[in-house]
Amino acid sequence: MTTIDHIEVVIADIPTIRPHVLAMATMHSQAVVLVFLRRSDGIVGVGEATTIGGLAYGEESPESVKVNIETYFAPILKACDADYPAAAMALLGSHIVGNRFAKCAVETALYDGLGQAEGKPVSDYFGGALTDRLEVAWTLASGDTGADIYEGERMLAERRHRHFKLKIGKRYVAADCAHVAAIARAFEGRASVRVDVNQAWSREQANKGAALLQDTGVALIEQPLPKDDVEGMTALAARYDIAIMPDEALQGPASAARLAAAKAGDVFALKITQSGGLSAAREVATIARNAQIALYGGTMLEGGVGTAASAHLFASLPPMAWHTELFGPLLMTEEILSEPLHYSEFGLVVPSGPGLGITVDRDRLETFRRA
Ligand code: MUC
Ligand code: MG
Repeated sequence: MTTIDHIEVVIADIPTIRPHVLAMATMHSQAVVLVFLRRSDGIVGVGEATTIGGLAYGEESPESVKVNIETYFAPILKACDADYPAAAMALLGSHIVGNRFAKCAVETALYDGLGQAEGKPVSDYFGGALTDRLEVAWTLASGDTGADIYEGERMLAERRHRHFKLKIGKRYVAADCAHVAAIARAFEGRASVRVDVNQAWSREQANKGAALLQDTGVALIEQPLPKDDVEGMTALAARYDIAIMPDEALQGPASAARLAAAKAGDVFALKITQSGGLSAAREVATIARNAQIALYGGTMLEGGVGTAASAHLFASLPPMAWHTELFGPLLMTEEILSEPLHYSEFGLVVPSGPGLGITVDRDRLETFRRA
């Protein structure tokens, strides 16, 4: 039996390259949460539980993840065989409700450790990779139309991104839609544009917004309504041609089944953290596929660890119609991996090599570690 001897949770505050303006929070830095599990064979597996805006996005904060893993997960994990991640996760699940981000980080660390021990990439444990590259969208969220267009032009010129997600919901609907229309016009025929409202609209605002955005060539509206307004999402999806995508509403397989049954979206934002881990995210993907719902590989703006973990899972799925937004590390000023993830030709190269195929630079991490 391979035991888990040591569990460490590190919070590191890493500045963003510019303010990232979302409806519910403006980010100037990202609190990256990493979980290190040291196995009795000396191998250290790592996973990530990063969220956005403290408690602005979901019920788990960086601090709650740390205290919950150290207090409640650790004693259970110490009784588990690290070579059997599914059994370990089942045991955790029988003692701990919720805490999907923390569970995701722990499951990722278990598979990273196992992959290193067996010389296999994490994607092998999810059926094996079908691709070695994933196309990656970029979020334009400076809060300023001109600055967003300038940034988008740079991304196109560098062949880094050709799908742009715009963050809206803070201003009047008409002002937000004018901002989006100007950007969609600027990139017409060269890049696709989608928007994320992060739950900020009422039903009335969403109807107005969907009608306006549909006419500007915008492809998709992400979580326009509060996450619990499933009926409202169903009505929008039925009424408008523009694709409607739940994000915050998707909190694991059971919610995915409910949203699919209610026809509350045309596309699902698939996130390993929001789902509660890689295995749970794979279940969400299966539910979507069988309900004819397309997929978009989402992010919680994780650093390199969570981004690599997402990439391993996404690479093991049939190609996702809406591609991915695995750009988290590019939003941060500092790299904490020994070797950065490789972005080129509008996409991310799925890391190869055992486990997640990445190494955290512990010295660099220390520099940003919260005291
Ligand atoms: C979200 O709500 O989708 C993903 C990309 C981004 O800019 O913010 C996140 C969160
Ligand atoms: Mg979103």
